[in-house]
Amino acid sequence: MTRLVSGDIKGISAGLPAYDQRLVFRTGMGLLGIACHGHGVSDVSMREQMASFTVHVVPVTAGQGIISQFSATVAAILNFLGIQARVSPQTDNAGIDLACKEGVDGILMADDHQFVGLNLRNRKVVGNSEETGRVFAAALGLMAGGISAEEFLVVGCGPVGEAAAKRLMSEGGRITLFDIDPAASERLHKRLSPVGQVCIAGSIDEALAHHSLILDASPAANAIPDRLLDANMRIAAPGVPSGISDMGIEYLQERVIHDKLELGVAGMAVGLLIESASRE
Ligand code: 2YC
Repeated sequence: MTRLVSGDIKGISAGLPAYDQRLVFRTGMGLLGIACHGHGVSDVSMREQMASFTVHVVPVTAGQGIISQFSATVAAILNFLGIQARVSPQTDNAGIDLACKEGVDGILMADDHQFVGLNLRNRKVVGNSEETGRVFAAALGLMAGGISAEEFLVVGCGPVGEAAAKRLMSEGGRITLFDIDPAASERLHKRLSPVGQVCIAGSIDEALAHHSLILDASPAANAIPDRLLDANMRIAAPGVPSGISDMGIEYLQERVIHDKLELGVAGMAVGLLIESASRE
């Protein structure tokens, strides 16, 4: 799990309206629309649910402790989506206690290992890794103009890559996996094979030479070297740090989606409310 630093976070809250527009330009949908699409629900009913849903974001001091602006940024993303969210005035267990006492509907909180959302009404729990993989896969499908029967390359076979691969396969996508650790791609291949056709690429060079729809879930800078990029690729890159360089992101322009919190938090928010929203 890559740990964000406050430099990764500082421009997110103020940048939400512009980022939302960039997503519309790339996929036809904004932050809420893509997250709802990832969950197969209509954003109209979701927006209604969100308006009456209260959330405390509880800072967690465990481990390496609080990241400046992390909780405030998570709350800003939730408010942008239409949820009534605030940063709890308490941290850790005191924050959980206060949320329950105040009758808050949900809690989001992250230690160094897991970033989770809890629905205090129906006990639903969502994880940032799973939701990030799901929603970035949905975004890639939208950029590709559809998923069914398309070939996708998933780089990085951890929890985010696994969730992304599952979402793409659930819509009929054909998956090739790559991880710098062959044991990791083998393990994921074994888990996914019962679900559908999955291949493993021998090298990133070979994989990128044969794929133009790429989900980069690797937590490694330059996992996708600039020299292997080409103009007809479409890349969704949830990995932190991005596997594509700043220059690569500039070169790909509207054919790449990368963020460090926004889409994953949006997926968590929709995931928490899902029971109560109608299917798409
Ligand atoms: O401020 C706080 O409450 C800290 N305990 C938050 C620590 C978050 C650590 N996790 C991460 O930085 C990454 C993010 C990309 C989201 C999931 N893990």
